Amino acid sequence: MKLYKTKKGNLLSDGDHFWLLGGSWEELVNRSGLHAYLKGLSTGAELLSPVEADALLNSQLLAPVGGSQEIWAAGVTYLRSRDARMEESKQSGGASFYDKVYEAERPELFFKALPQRVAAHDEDVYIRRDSSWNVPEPELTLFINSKAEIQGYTIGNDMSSRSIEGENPLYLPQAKVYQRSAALGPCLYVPAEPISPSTRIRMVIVRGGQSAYAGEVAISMIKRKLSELAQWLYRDMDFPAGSLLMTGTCLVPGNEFTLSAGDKVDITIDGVGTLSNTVAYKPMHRNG
Ligand code: DO4
Ligand code: MG
Repeated sequence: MKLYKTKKGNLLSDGDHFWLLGGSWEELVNRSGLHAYLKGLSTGAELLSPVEADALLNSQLLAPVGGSQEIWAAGVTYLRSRDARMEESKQSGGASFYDKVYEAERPELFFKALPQRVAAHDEDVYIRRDSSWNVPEPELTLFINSKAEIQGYTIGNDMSSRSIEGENPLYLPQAKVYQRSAALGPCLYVPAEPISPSTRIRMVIVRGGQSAYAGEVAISMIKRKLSELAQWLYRDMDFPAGSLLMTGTCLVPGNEFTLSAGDKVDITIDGVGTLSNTVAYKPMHRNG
């Protein structure tokens, strides 16, 4: 494994795969053949000295999203998500919407975040004060260029209020979109080939030093193709600087579980890394 210092950012590579740790995200995403480009960039690039490498790995990593890139999310792409949603919306009579969208040709896609509302690796994610039932959603996240081509992957946490969404599906934007309701990181992973369906996603939630939830699943359980989700997102919509798309959750803790401030959420995706965040309430009278 080598850590390169390039004019576009810092690059970790084993020669075949690249892990971008901060850099000119917008410029990078907006090209075809990102893997080949990074290979060229690393050829002859200077290596970070041990001191620089140590400083980088101990610094606050930036979320892999550029200032004008939107973050979108797909929903009900796994059976587990469909079933959990049908259960939570039984009282409101909204259950059949989830059943229908799971089977429909058109996927559920919703706007999730602007870059300034995103938590990076090691930063706090927030739960809403007006929500009584909160969960993290660990999601493989696609890095898509302006031509709807998937160029890389990162880890996403689609923090969600189950009480707000369960009360009425029309409240979905409030259940999903608020300060630090999205986390992305710790890097942008760029393999030569599309990510393997056998790739596993794991989530561990630690409360007071004890495991409060642990689960894992392979991304092959997804109902739709990743490229299909990207194509739907780009229908009749331009993303001149590219975009990020969370692809839905398959891990939903049981109905008795809700997040508490202080919980630590670790999401690991094989090959990509681990995204760690601590749960908190947004400080009063402060932005960010
Ligand atoms: O329908 C609500 C959102 C679903 C979602 O976020 C998911 O399945 O991951
Ligand atoms: Mg989700």
